[in-house]
Amino acid sequence: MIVYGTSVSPYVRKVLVSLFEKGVSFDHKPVPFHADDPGFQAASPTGKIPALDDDGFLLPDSTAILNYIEAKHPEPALIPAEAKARGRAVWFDKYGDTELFPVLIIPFVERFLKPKLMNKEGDEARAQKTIDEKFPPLLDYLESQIEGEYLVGNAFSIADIAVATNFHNLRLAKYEIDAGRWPKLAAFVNRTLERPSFVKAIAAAKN
Ligand SMILES: N[C@@H](CCC(=O)N[C@@H](CS)C(=O)NCC(=O)O)C(=O)O
Repeated sequence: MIVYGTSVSPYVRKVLVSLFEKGVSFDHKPVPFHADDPGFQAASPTGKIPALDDDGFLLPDSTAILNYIEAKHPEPALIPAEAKARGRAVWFDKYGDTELFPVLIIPFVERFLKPKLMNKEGDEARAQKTIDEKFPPLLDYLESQIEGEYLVGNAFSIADIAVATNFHNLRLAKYEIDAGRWPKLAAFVNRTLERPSFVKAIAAAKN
């Protein structure tokens, strides 16, 4: 099984975390998006990362890949079976991908991606304005949803993966959640990013 995509990407990180949680071995090709790699281009019709090649079975998109991995390697379950838990887990996966990512990625782009990886000047005013104006409703909502150790029920799931992955990029952007204002979220992010699966997925970016 080959996973394409640098784990600097929050979406690629979702796939790596899932595979590490399940103990599935794989090869990692940490290509950037729109890479000039024929194997990657065949697996990713949009040029986006991640994409998967499992013995010739090609699949793009982190959510599609997580569902595929879950069906093929059901243990430990990362997608709950119980109806309400399943619904919430799918919701948080989508929320992470489509609501958190577009906003939380902006400080990362302006403070890390442009200056450190693209040799371009970042727009600090854009980063700070996003943090001040766009972050609070998102973080307030997440704070309201955390009751126990995990976002859904009493087990680690794709919900935790899809939400927490976005916050690692914020650490690279030197943004830490204000634990006074969002205490449950700050603790949730810390303990989730400390899981061995996240630690290994994050380290994979330095390969
Ligand atoms: N829905 C896709 C989104 C993947 C995605 O947007 N990845 C970014 C990198 S973080 C990318 O490849 N961007 C290139 C582009 O948008 O053309 C998924 O869940 O995998």
